[in-house]
Amino acid sequence: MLAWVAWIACAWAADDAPGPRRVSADPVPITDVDALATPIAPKAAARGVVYVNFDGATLAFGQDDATADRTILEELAGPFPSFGGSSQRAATLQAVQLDFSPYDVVVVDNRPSAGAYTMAMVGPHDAGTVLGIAPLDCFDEWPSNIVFAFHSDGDNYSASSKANTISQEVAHSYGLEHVDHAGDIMYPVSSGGDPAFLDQCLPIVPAPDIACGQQHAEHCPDAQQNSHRELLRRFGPATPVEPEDGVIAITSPADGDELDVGEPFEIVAQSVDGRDFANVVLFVNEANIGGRTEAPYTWAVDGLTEGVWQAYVIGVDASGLMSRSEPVEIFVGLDNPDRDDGGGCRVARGPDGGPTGGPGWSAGVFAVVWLIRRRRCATLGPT
Ligand SMILES: [Ca+2]
Ligand SMILES: [Ca+2]
Ligand SMILES: [Zn+2]
Repeated sequence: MLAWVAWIACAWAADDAPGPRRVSADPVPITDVDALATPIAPKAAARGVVYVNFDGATLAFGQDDATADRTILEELAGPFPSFGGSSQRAATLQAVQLDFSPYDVVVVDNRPSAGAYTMAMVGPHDAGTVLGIAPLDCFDEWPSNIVFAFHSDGDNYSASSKANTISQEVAHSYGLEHVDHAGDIMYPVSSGGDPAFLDQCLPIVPAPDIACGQQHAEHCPDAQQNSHRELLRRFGPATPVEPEDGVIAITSPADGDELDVGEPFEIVAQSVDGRDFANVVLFVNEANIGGRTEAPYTWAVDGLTEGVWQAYVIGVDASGLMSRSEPVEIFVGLDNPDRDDGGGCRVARGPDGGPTGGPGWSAGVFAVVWLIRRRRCATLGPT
């Protein structure tokens, strides 16, 4: 049950932007459900997912739900523009990732195919002097809010300033309010630099209009907020993403398959346990061939030169869990010595006598593989 929903409009007087920008709106309650009649217990730490949407979307008005492109902010319903060019996307995304890097929060710019996520719409919506708007969601009661940052490619704000708006709006969707310290991401007026979520109890502004006092009271005296501690409590510390085995596999070609030189074929990867992947990247002989952001995860190959090729995929699912497939070996223009197909004409042996497979090939892996040249087999005939 939601105790308080308010929205917060954020404005910034960034040093790197023209004209002064001031806070132009205070949190305004939209609904007040049973106003604090039932105390809310803090949630157990769980990984957060933030989807920074640079691509625009058409939003409906209704109960906030990023997964359904539905916003509770009626004035933001309708078409929302894309960020524009692509030159500042990566740097902006990276700066948002940096802001949330102490916490178990995954920040992506592809829409997760499953699970809850906060979506930050980033684009040149005209809102006067206001640079961002978000619902203020005390205790993060709503799992999939939509927040807004009115930045675009080439808009004179640095990547860290753009990110600061995005990160602040996202943090409002976790119940964080504005504080009176220019070094904190939650400061409502930018003073440039590269603020962070500070580990300090800081006065909430504008006092006394505080919506999420019960949440802030877990770490600070009345009317103060510790941004860092609140995020740490909600999400826990950042954890290294451990590869999880056996959830993705290359299903075609099969390990050990033999192909002709230059023969076109397809490499197909599939989820083993049915989960969707936000990104699946193919590696052939350790070279990154490219990613697929939705099923089917397939890559057309025009044909390979003679050699033994090794392919595997790395998949990242919606929650940020990474997994690596078992490698498959593809014998191109060569017989697979482990496959008994009646040929049996071994004429050369690796590594000295056979091809090594191409750039990035890890030496030694096939040191004991017997390599057979098909063409020579044909010439010699089976023995
Ligand atoms: Ca929320
Ligand atoms: Ca920052
Ligand atoms: Zn704000």
